[in-house]
Amino acid sequence: MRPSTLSPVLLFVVLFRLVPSHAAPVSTFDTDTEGWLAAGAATFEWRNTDGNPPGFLYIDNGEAQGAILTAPVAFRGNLSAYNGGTISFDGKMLGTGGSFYQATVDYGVITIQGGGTSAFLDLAPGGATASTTSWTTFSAPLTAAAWGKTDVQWAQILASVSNITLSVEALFGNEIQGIDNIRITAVPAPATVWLLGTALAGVVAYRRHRRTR
Ligand SMILES: [Ca+2]
Ligand SMILES: [Ca+2]
Repeated sequence: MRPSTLSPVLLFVVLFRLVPSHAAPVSTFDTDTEGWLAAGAATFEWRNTDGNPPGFLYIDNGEAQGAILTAPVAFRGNLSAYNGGTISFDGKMLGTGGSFYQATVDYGVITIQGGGTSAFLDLAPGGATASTTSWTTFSAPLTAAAWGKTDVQWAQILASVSNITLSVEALFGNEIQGIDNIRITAVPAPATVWLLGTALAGVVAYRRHRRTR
């Protein structure tokens, strides 16, 4: 393609595609459960007696099934802009009246459904769980490789996320889990700045080319 056929409009479209189209999905539970739901929980409620900072999800799990949280609509839809970013949550084990539990879907397993398929990843692998004395941050990259998917499968999932769940089942028995700061963040800033800089350099080069033609 000759440089003169490049349109500044096209370059700006490329530039803006690199910037997330809406605020990054995040729940800090400052005042309520922010639309999160729980299955397998005997008690599931918002509390401000703890948190990082205060305001968190209090989950006293039932014993018949694993306790699973389901994300609200803010965490669904087209999340393509977050490819290469991260997903994370903070946890604290508030009640430890049970024995160690490790399974395919145990504490920290996040499932992302979308595009007619799904991917899951354990953010707390090897039976790990949260500290009982402080808030622990669990994080994973939002990449095809980390979630065991091909680039095409991963793109399909992120393009139309229909559901995200988080398992908070760490013990057999009377456990109580605290969850705070569930968030999805975009590509780390240096990479974004580099990409934006490249796009801007393209615009400048195009304008120079037009001027000297
Ligand atoms: Ca909080
Ligand atoms: Ca785990």
